[in-house]
Amino acid sequence: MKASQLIVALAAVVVLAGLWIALKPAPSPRGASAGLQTFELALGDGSTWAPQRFRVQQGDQVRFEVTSTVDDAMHVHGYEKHLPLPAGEPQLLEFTADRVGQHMLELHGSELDVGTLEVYPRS
Ligand SMILES: [Cu+2]
Repeated sequence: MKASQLIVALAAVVVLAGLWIALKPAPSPRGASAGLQTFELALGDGSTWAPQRFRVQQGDQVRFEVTSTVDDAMHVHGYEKHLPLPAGEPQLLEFTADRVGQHMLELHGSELDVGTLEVYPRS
């Protein structure tokens, strides 16, 4: 093997090691018990809401505390949960995140993309 080939091979190893470190998912605590994940959302007229990612682990209890300034309804796709949102009244939606995957949250009145509930497998 020529010196130049060796350098290329070493460079490839360094790049791959760097990628592995950079892209490695954060380890989740083993055997961590399911917990309660609470998310507070303030929606409606005048809010500068941008779609959020709500990350939980399978089996977690998920609680959304939602207030909208206008009458609306929030839909959690995949779980088929519908939360009526009378204007100005805080509402609670709580359920167990038993379905792994990405689930869109949407306001059906204003068609606002609230974000995505990301349910990860418990390792
Ligand atoms: Cu929907």
